[in-house]
Amino acid sequence: MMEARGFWVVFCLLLVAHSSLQQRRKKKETNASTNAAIEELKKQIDDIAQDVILLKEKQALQTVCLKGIKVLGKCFLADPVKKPFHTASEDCIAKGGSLCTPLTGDENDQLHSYVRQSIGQEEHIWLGINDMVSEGIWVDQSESKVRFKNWEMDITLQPDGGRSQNCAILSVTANGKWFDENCRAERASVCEFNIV
Ligand SMILES: [Ca+2]
Repeated sequence: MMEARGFWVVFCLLLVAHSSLQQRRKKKETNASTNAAIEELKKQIDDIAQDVILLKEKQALQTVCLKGIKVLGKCFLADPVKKPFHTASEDCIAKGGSLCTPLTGDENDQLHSYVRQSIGQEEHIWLGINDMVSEGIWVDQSESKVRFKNWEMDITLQPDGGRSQNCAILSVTANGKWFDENCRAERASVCEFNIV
């Protein structure tokens, strides 16, 4: 009789232990899936935050584009104030852009007509290129060799200033052709902004 009761007590204890173990396992599983859901939410929030940053950048660019003009992959914004090359370059960088550097004849034409309309018929603007480091080797603002060039060569055979002219301008009067120029000269400028 006592043995049977003992058996039942042990059986019930085992039953209780088993079910509490199962509950604990279930809880663990629930915890794991909650953690996964939180991680997923965190990831989604990060993605949304990234999207917001991109949208803000695009909006800022569009504001620039609305003030200036948009060409393939970038916007140009003119600054009619005449200043030396380095000042013009730093001002563009401060605005999040760089001095304009047309990469194709088409882009050069669009820049030329934009400058003619926005700054004036007889203007010259700084280009974002120079040959300061080695004479005759023209590089852009990221120090890469310039591939597209539009030097005036019909009349004066540019660039012809040697070591005294290590910067360059686009001339509206000369139909968008380029001339080398003393970097300390004061010229108008155009910043370019890449569209992501
Ligand atoms: Ca030079």
